[in-house]
Amino acid sequence: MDFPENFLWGTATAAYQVEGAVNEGGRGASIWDTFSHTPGKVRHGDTGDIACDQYHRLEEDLDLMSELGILAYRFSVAWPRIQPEGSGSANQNGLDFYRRLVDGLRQRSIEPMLTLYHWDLPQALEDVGGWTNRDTSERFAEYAAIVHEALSDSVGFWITLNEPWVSAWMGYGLGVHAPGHQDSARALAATHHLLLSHGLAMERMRSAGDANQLGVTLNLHPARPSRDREADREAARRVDGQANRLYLDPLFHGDYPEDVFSYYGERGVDLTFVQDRDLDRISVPIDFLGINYYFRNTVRDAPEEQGQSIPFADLGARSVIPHEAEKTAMGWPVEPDGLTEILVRIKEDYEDLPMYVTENGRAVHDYIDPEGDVDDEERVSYLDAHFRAAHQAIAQGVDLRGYMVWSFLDNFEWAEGYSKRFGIVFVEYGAQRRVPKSSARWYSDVIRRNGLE
Ligand code: IFM
Repeated sequence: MDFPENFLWGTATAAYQVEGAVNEGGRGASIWDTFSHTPGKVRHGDTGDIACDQYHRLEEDLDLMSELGILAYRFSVAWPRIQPEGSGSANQNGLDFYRRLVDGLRQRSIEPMLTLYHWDLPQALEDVGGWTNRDTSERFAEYAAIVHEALSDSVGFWITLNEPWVSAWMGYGLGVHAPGHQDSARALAATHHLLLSHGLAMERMRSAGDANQLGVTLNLHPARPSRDREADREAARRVDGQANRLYLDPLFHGDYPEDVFSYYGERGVDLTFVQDRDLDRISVPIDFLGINYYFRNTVRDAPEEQGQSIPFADLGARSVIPHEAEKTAMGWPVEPDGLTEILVRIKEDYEDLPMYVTENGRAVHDYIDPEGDVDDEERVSYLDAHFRAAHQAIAQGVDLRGYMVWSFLDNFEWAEGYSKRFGIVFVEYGAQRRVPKSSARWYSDVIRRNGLE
């Protein structure tokens, strides 16, 4: 099973999840520093203070990537390393760190794919409303321009935002992520300002006139009813509206989905945050779409769940795990065909543009066995099935150009702390020892032959 020539096989991480060194190099505080240090917010009280210590172990990590034959590394820039207070001039120390990272990748012939925002908003901006404040979009564009000017000569792929649904709904709607608010109205305002920040940053970066590829990454989950009932079909449509169309429609069609806005409008949410020309700016053309795919939403109508802090409760809906599904260590169902479905849907319903899977992978209860190995056969079969699903989409005409496995290293899994392991490389946290798992060796082989047997 061959993949297209020059298919970009890579791995991904994000700054707060791997870097550590939160008080070094002039870095300011982010909402995740505050949140993780608030008792009860993260499992076991874990924080990203040390994480995988990649800040100090860059060379070792880059060498390991190179040994494994990885072709691309998707990483994120920590905004508070660049602008410790979220605005104003750049902290040169922060830029220097990413310059070392990017040069180190290039020296090893690994393509850098840079994400500007993977959830670590400077705390100073949250103190004045965070993503509910329109000004944060302007601040983001300013930050994007600084990073772009410093690194655009060496970075070919630029992703403005990672998973704006998660930033908005987990952070402002459900409160299980930083900054921890529980209010759908705030989540909607945050959604709009995140999308606007993407558009404004695109304008700034595009005006540089270079040949770099600019895009955005969405977490997309196809939605389907859990039972053959009208109420569940309706609930699935509401979930699809909030989880997928609320982001895809404005980005590609320059409009918010009517049904989603009326649903919240009828419930008294003030939607006046959308101003003239915002949607034109949000729908500015992108060069590629990044898709993070993990599972489908299998939805049942659940009016009784209104008011609870679980995804889609405000829609009177709930995403359930199908009985027959295999589950990952996160409890997520394994549903590779959902990846084919979402890739084909983008091409058919939105735009036939280049796409990259910018994240896909699974958590496993990994451990180092007495022989010193980490035998993660569940991850190998998961990736194998998802690569096949991606291949299936390519066979149906989708212009899929690359695949970033989540994740290169085990890391800080947000509210789950270090209890969940997603890496193809095991991290023994105390000693900061890296042990490539069986999946890393297997992936290396897939990359070498650019396909599967
Ligand atoms: O760890 C996260 C990542 O930061 C964003 N996408 C999903 C991953 C697994 O939960």
